[in-house]
Amino acid sequence: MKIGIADTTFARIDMGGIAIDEIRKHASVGLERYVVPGIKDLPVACKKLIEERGCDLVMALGMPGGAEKDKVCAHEASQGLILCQLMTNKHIIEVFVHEDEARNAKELAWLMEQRTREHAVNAVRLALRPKDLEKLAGTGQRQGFEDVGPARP
Ligand code: RDL
Ligand code: RDL
Ligand code: RDL
Repeated sequence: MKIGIADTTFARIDMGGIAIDEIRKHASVGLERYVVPGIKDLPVACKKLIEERGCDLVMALGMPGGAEKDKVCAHEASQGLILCQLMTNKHIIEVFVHEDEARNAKELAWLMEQRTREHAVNAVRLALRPKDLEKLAGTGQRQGFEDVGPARP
């Protein structure tokens, strides 16, 4: 089992390093990292991690900026990541933290780290422990900020 990590230099926190640190806590798997300038470069990085570097699942990590053009860019990147999943029949866990989800740099750093760590656990579950996800079905999980929880407790 090999997990790919694709991340960007645009992000304001080392999301790839954090993802690798978290995955190592939960599983003994091969890891391949591929760093690109920005989120629109992630789809092909993921495709190469899957097709050329033998990854079974990839995490795509990035930080869309707060401007309108960044949101368009994030939507385009997301479409590319979904297309790549359909082309390769492999999961890509998209970990995007929009810069304007946080009120300041300190909260942004916290959110980026927290969402990355929680989705790294999701990546391990998808790759190795799908039954763990089944147990969490319909429980209102979120990554980063607090879980919302089930509507019928
Ligand atoms: O291929 C080079 C760049 O076009 C690519 O890296 C883009 O993803 C860079 N980029 C933008 O051009 C932009 O307008 C990024 C953002 N916004 C953004 O919000 N977040 C990024 N990249 O990671
Ligand atoms: O690949 C991991 C996640 O990116 C993926 O599971 C997304 O579908 C999660 N997600 C969002 O990132 C988001 O901004 C969801 C929502 N919004 C949403 O409204 N409902 C979801 N997922 O089920
Ligand atoms: O309702 C508040 C948030 O859940 C909502 O704004 C989400 O869309 C935030 N969000 C993203 O914007 C995103 O790109 C989330 C994810 N990805 C994600 O992977 N997991 C989340 N929220 O819980």
